[in-house]
Amino acid sequence: MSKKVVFFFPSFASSEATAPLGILAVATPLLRNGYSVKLVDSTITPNFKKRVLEEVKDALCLAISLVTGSMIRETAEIARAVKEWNPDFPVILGGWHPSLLPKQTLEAPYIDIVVRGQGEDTLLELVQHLESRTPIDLIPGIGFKRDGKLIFTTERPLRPLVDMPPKAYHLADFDAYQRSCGRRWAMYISSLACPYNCSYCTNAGVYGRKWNALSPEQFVEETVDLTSRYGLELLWVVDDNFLVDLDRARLIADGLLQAGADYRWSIQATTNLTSRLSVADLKLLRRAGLQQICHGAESGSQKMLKLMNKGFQNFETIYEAARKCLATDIRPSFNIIFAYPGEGPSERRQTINFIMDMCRRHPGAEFWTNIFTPYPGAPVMEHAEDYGIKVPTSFEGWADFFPRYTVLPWLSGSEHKRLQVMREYLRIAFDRVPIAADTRKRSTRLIQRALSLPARWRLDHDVYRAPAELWINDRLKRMTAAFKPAVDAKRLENATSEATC
Ligand code: B12
Ligand code: SF4
Repeated sequence: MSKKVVFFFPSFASSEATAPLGILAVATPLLRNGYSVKLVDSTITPNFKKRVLEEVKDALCLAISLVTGSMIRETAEIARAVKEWNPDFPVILGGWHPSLLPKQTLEAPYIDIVVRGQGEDTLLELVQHLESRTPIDLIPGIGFKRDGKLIFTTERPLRPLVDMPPKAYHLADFDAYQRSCGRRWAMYISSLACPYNCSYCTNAGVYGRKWNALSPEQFVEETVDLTSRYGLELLWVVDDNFLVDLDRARLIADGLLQAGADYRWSIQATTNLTSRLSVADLKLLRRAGLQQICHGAESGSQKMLKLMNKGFQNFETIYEAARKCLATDIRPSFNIIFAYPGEGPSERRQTINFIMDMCRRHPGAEFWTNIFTPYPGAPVMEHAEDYGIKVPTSFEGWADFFPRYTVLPWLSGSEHKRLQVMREYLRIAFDRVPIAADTRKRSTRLIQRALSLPARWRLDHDVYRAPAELWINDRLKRMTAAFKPAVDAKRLENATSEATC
């Protein structure tokens, strides 16, 4: 009987490629128990469908990790192809989307098993049962099909992060990710859950609200080893709210300095917590390599913050977070959600004014904007019908849910187009620093800087007709787009990774 598990990671429409942490997490228990693992990441694998079909031939099952949205497209494509090859070959789905909508996901004819929530223990038990061909009915945290019926087992209780095995980073082809995004970086997670419950956020539905974290010692030891072992220049610490325990943050900084760590790192935190840090604390974190703090500002309207259940945040904390970060050379980033239910033209205007004011008063603060996208499991989804949102009734119906393009009952047609133009102007009005390497030529940068002036004027005056600057910017981007290798030679080798932890 085979002892091989094939993982597939569908592309997530971003140039910021790196190893999928969810898969690295669930792979370790398999490797420790003598299974071999093959990871096919569509972002760095040419002919990924062919590759998966080759790999599954001598494997036990195919396991796919995905979040809601465009990743569903490649998931369906691959799962269908595998089922065409062998209708009895087990296809397992894990990650956020199947965790939040297990029943609807399992209804797709090409999916056999869904794993809900944390997958480390569940996948191992599942694979062991598939290998021994024994019934899977008593494995907590799964859903499966039998005789056309959908069967769901009991919930698996959440385990604190500190009890989880280390992630199998050695499965990641960092060379290929670097070729794709121009930077050698990885994600790292040091705490789970968030004490808050913003109404658009899905976190509480999967991880609850009980924040738990790794010790500062473990953080320092693991990240120093990880970055030096794989030559990583940057770690994105993907914790939902890194700063819940401020003492832990200080001890991490102290520990990194003592260990002589020389990588840069970014975190996500709420503005009330960043603003609670002193400038001395932030200076310490900066010396320890912290380069960016990402916050969910979400709106420039107090009314909207209330509707989003963000009572823990006010504009004083947002401005204070920006001021303190910039005083210590840490880049403050803010996300914005446009068109949340209840947002009308005046609230949208308030948000634009807020962004303009912040970027002028605090040059270096950056904003990333999205359109509200109703995700399954978020508290706001309980009111979806009242808002007239057409909730997809099938797995593949969620494939178009993407915050860059979302069309809503109250935001469609010309209004949707206008908001998109406005978002484009925001993008060129003030600089932002993505994870992917900046490959623009000096001349492109100079022209873009010149374009930022009329863009700011337009945003100040709410004028978006005849958007010539966007047209020029688009041409520029096309003319100067950096060459990206479509084919990764390493991935063309017929090698399987059989490492053990
Ligand atoms: C890193 C990240 C990203 C990265 C992904 C990079 C990459 N290479 O993977 C990027 C920046 C691309 C990204 C993009 C987006 N993201 Co995101 N992202 C995250 C974040 C912060 C961390 C994910 C992570 O790695 N966690 C650590 C790992 C260890 O945990 P995990 O993923 O939960 O995995 C566990 C289980 O889910 C399960 N599991 C996972 N995979 C599998 C597979 C199998 C087979 C099994 C059995 C189990 C299993 O076991 C794992 C271990 O316990 C989460 C928030 C969070 N707290 O997790 C949001 C999150 C996943 N993202 C989210 C969203 C909404 C987005 C975007 C739409 C945002 C946007 N504005 O564009 C895009 C969508 C991309 C797309 N086109 O589909 C939502 C997902 C909601 C949903 N319903 O799916 C989250 C939950 C944020 C939130 N609170 O709303 N994201
Ligand atoms: S603060 Fe962030 S992670 Fe926490 S509930 Fe709100 S959106 Fe979710």
